[in-house]
Order: sequence, then structure tokens, then C-alpha cells
Amino acid sequence: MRKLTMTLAAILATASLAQAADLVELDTDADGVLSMEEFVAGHAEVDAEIFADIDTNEDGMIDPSEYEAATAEDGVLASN
Ligand SMILES: [Ca+2]
Ligand SMILES: [Ca+2]
Repeated sequence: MRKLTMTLAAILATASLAQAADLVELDTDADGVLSMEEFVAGHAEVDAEIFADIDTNEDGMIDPSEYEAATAEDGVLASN
């Protein structure tokens, strides 16, 4: 019974955090945004030009909404 409860909890946590999980994993300094260095660690195909495309407010960091837009079906990273 205890094992089942833990499994369900794990499934629920995975489902609710599915979108943000990548960003949190890549955010090694835990400031809530991704620097280019942090971003490239998880997306090796990203260069300065692609990074600039994703960084729509041009503050040099990828925030959760920019990350979500880039990884959405029609986003910059969608073909990968
Ligand atoms: Ca960071
Ligand atoms: Ca930004």
C-alpha cells in the first residue's frame, strides 16, 4: 500500500511539473532563469543566434515563459 501511494505521488509530480522540469534541471544556480551557459548545457544545438531568438525580451536570460515558448509545438526548438 505504501509503495502504491509513493508511485501515485511520483506520477502526479511528474505530470504537473512536465513543462518546467527541463528549465529547473538546467538552472544550476537556481536563480529561476537560464543563462546561455546553462541553456547550452541542455540544448547543445543552441548558438548565440538561436539563443537571441528565444530571449524575446533581450535581457540575456531565458525565463520560464520564454523557455515554454521555445519548446512549444511551434517554438524555436520544436524541430529537435
Ligand atoms: Ca540560472
Ligand atoms: Ca529573457
